[in-house]
Amino acid sequence: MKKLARFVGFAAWSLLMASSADAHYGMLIPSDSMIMQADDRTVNLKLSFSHPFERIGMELEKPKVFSVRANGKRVDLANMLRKIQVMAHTAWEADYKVSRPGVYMFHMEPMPYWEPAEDCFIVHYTKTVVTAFGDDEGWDAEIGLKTEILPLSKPFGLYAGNVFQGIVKLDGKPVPYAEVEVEYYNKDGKSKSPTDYMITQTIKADQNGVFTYAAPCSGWWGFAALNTADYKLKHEGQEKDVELGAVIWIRFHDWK
Ligand SMILES: [Cu+2]
Repeated sequence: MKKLARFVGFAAWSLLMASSADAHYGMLIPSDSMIMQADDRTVNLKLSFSHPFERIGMELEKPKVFSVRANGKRVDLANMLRKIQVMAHTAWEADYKVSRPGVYMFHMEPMPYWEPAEDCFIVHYTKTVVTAFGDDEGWDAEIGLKTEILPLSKPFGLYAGNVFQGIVKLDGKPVPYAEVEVEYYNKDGKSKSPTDYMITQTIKADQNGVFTYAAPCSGWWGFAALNTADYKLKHEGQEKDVELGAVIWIRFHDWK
């Protein structure tokens, strides 16, 4: 009997873990992160809320904010969004025409997502950086999001195996020992992790909020720094915690 109780406990725990051990990410993936003279000048951006390694989609309501910061200006792009499907769930896309050299910081703020498995709301402030026509001035600038990863390595043009470093910020201040989850976008589904522990890797920032990660292979990697908001939101009349994620998507490249 005791054994059975323990088994039932384990089964319930397994079910819970199955839905939460693997991390979900706000995703913002551009068709190109370094636009050269000869390239197509229209960048396609896909916005979703997904489990990138396992390729399990979640619903992404139309984001509250989708904009780009470039050449000293922030431009609202929300009206460009078209509804699509990513990993069989509601997602969004936009085609953005890059006409001038510069560093383009695309970002979205989703609507709060209620996650019953974690008994909290999730808001992932998600960004990615695209550079165009040889200009890379200002790649380290802050957009000024509620929570944000500030890159210490240029957030484009990294080789597979390079380290990526960033500072985790919340309300404009570094977050000492912030937890950062790292996951590979397994776009073609060909990558397999040796164990479930390795779908999402977790690292911590140092006392200055700086974290370091070396990507083992080329492709898109998501970094999500997670903190609990200093406010609550109501779900069915009850106050619930809000998980704030600062997410950045970085592409690592192979040698030719
Ligand atoms: Cu999920």
